[in-house]
Amino acid sequence: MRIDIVTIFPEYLEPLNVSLVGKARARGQLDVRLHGLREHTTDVHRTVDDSPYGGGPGMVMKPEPWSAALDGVVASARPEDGPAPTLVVPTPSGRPFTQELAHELAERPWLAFAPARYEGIDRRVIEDAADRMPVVEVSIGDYVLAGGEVAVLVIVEAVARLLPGVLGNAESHQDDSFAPGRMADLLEGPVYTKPAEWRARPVPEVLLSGNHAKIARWRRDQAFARTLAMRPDLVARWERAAMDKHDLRALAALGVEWDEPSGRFRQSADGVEE
Ligand code: JD2
Repeated sequence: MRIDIVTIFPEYLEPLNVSLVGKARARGQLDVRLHGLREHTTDVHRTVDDSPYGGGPGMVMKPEPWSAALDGVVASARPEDGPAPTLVVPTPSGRPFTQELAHELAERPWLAFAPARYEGIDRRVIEDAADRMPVVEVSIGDYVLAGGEVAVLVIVEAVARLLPGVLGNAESHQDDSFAPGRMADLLEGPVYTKPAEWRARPVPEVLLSGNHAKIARWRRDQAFARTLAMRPDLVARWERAAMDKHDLRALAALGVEWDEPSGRFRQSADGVEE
């Protein structure tokens, strides 16, 4: 996969040299190219922002440097890249970034990112880009950052680990909580390693038992309890067909029951309240 990133802070993207993404780049599985937005200005002050039409606080990123930078990226297409990248624009008003969207983006041969600063980019840049390439405005969560670079780091890492050959077998992602296909929307339970006792805290005995069926059952019970505690909103997404009779008994013990009228699992009236 090829990834182009246009930013006024290329140094903010240095973490892309490290760890999983850095290794994928070194192996040639990922071709990441950083572009300084200010290289596409024409005035002596290398201006990228101006005051907002209509008034209001803060500054808005000017269209001309962005169009010049994005035109340059598109013009650099090689046959294997396809005609144009999918442009990802981080913004607090974007489509929520989810594992499903990470899988969608991982299918594309070429992504370009336009992380903004200030109050964002002049709207016409997004509209103009959308005439020539797919554009996805994405939000990584319901909080406000000072700019889009951190969102790019998040999205690139989530996408890169889905690319063929980037994760080793030992760290395969087919069991991920939110992976499509498997039972989605179940959080991971706790994990342990040696020593078997540490600061008077023993590892749960079942994990040392060697009884793999019992271990699998315990882990699933822990996952149910964890999901109920941390993300009760996910319970409504659990599928009846994904549960066997042991699951139903474990869920009943947590106060979760199948509700036939709604066709959903729900916390029963006598269940544990928040
Ligand atoms: C950004 C800002 C608009 C106020 C460019 C914030 C984001 N989940 C997320 N939270 N915040 C962002 C994000 C992304 C890009 C920019 N700002 C600051 N913009 C209104 C403040 C400027 C994502 N993705």
